[in-house]
Amino acid sequence: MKSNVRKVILNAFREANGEYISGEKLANKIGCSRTAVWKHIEELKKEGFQVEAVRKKGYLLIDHSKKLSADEIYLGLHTEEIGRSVYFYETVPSTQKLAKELALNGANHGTLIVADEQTEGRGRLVRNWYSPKGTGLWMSLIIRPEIAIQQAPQLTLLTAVAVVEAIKDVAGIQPEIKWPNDILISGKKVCGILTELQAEESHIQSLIIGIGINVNQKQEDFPSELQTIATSLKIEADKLIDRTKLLQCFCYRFEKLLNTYIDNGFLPIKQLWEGYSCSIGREITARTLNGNYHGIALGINEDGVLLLKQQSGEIREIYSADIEIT
Ligand code: BTX
Repeated sequence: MKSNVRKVILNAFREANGEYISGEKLANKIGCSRTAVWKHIEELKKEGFQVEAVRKKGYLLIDHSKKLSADEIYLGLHTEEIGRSVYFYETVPSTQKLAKELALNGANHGTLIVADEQTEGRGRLVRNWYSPKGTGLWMSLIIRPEIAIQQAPQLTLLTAVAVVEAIKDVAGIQPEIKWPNDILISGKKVCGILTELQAEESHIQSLIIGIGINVNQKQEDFPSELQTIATSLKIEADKLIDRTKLLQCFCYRFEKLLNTYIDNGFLPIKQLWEGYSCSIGREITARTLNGNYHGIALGINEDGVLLLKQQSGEIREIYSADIEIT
């Protein structure tokens, strides 16, 4: 089936919002005969969609396959740009790597690369990111904001807010953010964010935002080194979470926040971020490449840089670090 026909049908089901849609209506939308509609529906069924056909009523999409797929993602997306162009893979080394190549080749703002499994998922500083099959959301988003290079960290913080809000909406639990890029529930990491940029002189060409969310893993699914530091939404909410819904919700939240950021600057995002943060006002140790610093986390400044009040009273700006709350 041609991809534009598939999109027309899936859009029609989305507009029907759980109601039957007649064969005639679908035929008009596609511009084909009712027999051809029937053939298209049969092809969708072969792909795993569950469509019920009832005489005189028409067709009903009764269940979305719980598998991730580009079509499933498209079907419930309520955004203008974010995720509108989506690449889905069963297995890849790293969505981040693919996204960088696509960005260099001119991929649109909002392009999303999603994989069911990553074999070489990466964290910051060439660390590994454990990304097993069928249980998490492993994705990289390409955006092309008109901002200066030094503002790029703000987008990591904006992404963290979008992830928190999407998790709140879909799983009904509120995670906390540990500066700059960890999303925690019960003190354990449920999501990591990795922001990388492609720039020419002082101009950002693209930001590649990698997001890894542990969704439906059981505690015993994590390797031993992650047992005490990692958790999943299923473990915390005690129910299976629909990954597609979570992804769509993230796209929606991200787009709304990005529009706010573009229209009103970083301040409203900073306020939201501080509301979700678990490090502000706490005693922390910041482990940086230049050494460790200890003190009270005062907050973040306008660029998203962490302000640490040391015992001497000196306020140090922390640009990049791992934070330990003491
Ligand atoms: P990070 O450097 O802050 O965190 C990496 C550390 O987190 C690892 O050293 C390990 O201790 C721990 N860790 C590894 N896997 C997991 C996991 N599944 N759950 C909890 N903790 C874990 C964080 O880096 C940024 C991660 C971004 C991942 C996304 S997934 C899509 C995209 N593609 C890709 O290769 N990376 C990004």
